Formats: sequence, structure tokens, C-alpha cells
Amino acid sequence: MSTSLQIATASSGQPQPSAEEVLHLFRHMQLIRAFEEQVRNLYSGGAIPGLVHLCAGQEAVAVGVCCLLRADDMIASNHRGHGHCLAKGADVVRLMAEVMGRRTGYCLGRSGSLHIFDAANGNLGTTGIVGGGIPLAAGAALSAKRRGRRQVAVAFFGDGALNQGLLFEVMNMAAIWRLPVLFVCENNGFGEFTAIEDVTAGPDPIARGLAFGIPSETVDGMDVLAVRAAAQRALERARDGGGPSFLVCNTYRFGGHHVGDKQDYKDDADAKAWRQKDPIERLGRWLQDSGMAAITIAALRQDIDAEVRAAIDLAKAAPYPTADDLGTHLHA
Ligand SMILES: Cc1ncc(C[n+]2csc(CCOP(=O)(O)OP(=O)(O)O)c2C)c(N)n1
Repeated sequence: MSTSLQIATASSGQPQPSAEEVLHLFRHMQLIRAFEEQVRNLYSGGAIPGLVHLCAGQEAVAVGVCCLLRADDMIASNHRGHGHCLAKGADVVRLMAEVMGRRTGYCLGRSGSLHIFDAANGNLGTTGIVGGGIPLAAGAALSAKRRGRRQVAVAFFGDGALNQGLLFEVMNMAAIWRLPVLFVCENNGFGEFTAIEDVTAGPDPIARGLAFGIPSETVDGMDVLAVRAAAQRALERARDGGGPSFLVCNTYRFGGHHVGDKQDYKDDADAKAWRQKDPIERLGRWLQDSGMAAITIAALRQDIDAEVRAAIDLAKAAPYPTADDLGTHLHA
């Protein structure tokens, strides 16, 4: 299996991430994976209500983009948003508490994973509405542009949103007004249980951005360094007043649409081939080839697992919201 991630071959002229930054990328992807593995266990054991949508396999997109964002930059996420939240700096303890419906969570435990809002970290929220975060990011980009502090906003969405009229309206406005917004499509090949080719017309998803004159790129979404490099180009352009960009990151969700989905619509050979591209294993091999001892990587993983388990213990000890909390954060 090749470990030739883009850092080894990049010739873009952009500064390459330092060893410390690469380790940061690995740590964050591993944190997302560990967090969601525990969420899967908790859900299967009945400790989490509703549906949960995991992003295992897609971590490189969230981390490759968010590692370049400032605290005051903004993101808008979707229903598969734990990774976006953690990559943008969410506190593991508060995020786990929210997913487990506890009062110590980001939204007092009233939202679960579908409507997490984390203003302090510039996270405008996860949402159950397909494409719903796209106009929020553009609005944030408009306000950022007016403030003139070189802030940017990022909209993360799945390939299902490629066919939402909302995307085209927002892309048009963002291009006309040269808004500092980055549209990031996590193309995992499926919308719920339907393959992208059965519902999505056109030769290539990036054509949707190109139609509006928006610089658009297709990226290997299983290669965190490739995502980072493409995001860097786009974010620098946005901060310099060059307007929006569109990245289509080709990736794969290792699990189902939600936990419990039987996934009988997936092709086994295809799923296996994507597993071979696991972004975390790939970067782990790259780190080892670069001289990091396997034992150091294993220790890092253990520390992360312990951090997530501690967050679960704290959430379990925390109270559920009460009826008195119903009006909190409601404004009329
Ligand atoms: C506006 C809207 N239409 C339909 C749905 C039902 N729905 C929920 S998730 C989903 C598929 C989304 O697929 P995609 O955007 O590719 O994201 P992925 O789940 O693959 O990450 C659909 C159709 C919805 N929640 N909102």
C-alpha cells in the first residue's frame, strides 16, 4: 500500500506542513474516529436516542480544512457533523454530553448530534436539513467581509446537496459578491441509500461551481494532506478578497447512512477498496516512514481513547435537561 501522501510530492510552491502540524492532523483524525466508535457503542447499547450519522472514513476532509481555520473563522456543518465540530475545536466533554442528551452539552442536551451549535469556536451548527448549512456559511462570509478582518466561512455538505436549488442560489450570490466562503462537498458516493450516479446529472460535480465562475477542484478526500493543500489555496484566495471556491472531496463513509443501516446497497469489493485508503491508517504509515516509532503512535491512540472514555464518564454523571430548560436560549 502506497504511503505517498501529497506532502511527499507536492509542488504547489506552498509551504508544507511541519512535522508537528502533521502530527496534529493525525491526532485530530484519530480523535474523531475514537469519539465516533464510542458513540456507536453507546447508541447500540441504547444510551443515545434518535439517529446518529457517523463520519468514519471521511475524517481527512474535516481535519484537512479546519486545521487552517482561525478561531474566528466560521463553519456550517450537516447531519454527519461530529468530525466538523471536533476539527473546529469543540470540547470533547461538552460534545459527548450533547450527543448523550446531558445538560452539560453544547445545547443543554436538547439537540443531540443533529443541531450542535458552538459559537465560541465559530461553529454555526450541524443540521438535519440537507444543504441547510450552505446559506448560513454564505451569510457568515458576508458579515466577515463587512468586518474586514480576513475571516472566512466554510460550508460542509454531502453529495446529496449537489442537487439542492439552494446550493445554486448561494453559489451565484457568493460569486457575484465575492464572498470569502469555501464550499466543501464530501462526496461519499451515497445520499442515504442511493448512489450518486442514480440521482446526479452532469459530467462532474465540480461543474456546479465552474458554472458560476467559482474556482473548483476535485480532491482525494482520503488524503488529509491533499485536502489541506487544496483548502490552503482556496482559503488564501478568500482571505485576499478573491471570493468563493468549491472543493469536491472524494471520500467514503465506512459505515451506513446511520448506525443500524444494513448497507445492503453497497458493493463489497468497492467498500473493501475504500477501506484500504483509510485516511488515518495512511497518515499513520506515512508518520512511521518518516521516523515516528509505532509505539509512539500507539501511545497517542491510547491517550485519545482515555480522553474520550473520560468524557463519557462525565456525561453519564451529568443530569438531563429539565422542563425548566425549555425556554433557555429562545428569543422572540
Ligand atoms: C432538504 C432535505 N431533504 C431530504 C432529507 C432526507 N435526508 C436526510 S440525509 C439525506 C441524504 C444526504 O446525503 P448527503 O448529502 O450525500 O450526505 P451524506 O449522508 O452522504 O453524508 C437525505 C436525503 C433531509 N433531511 N433534508
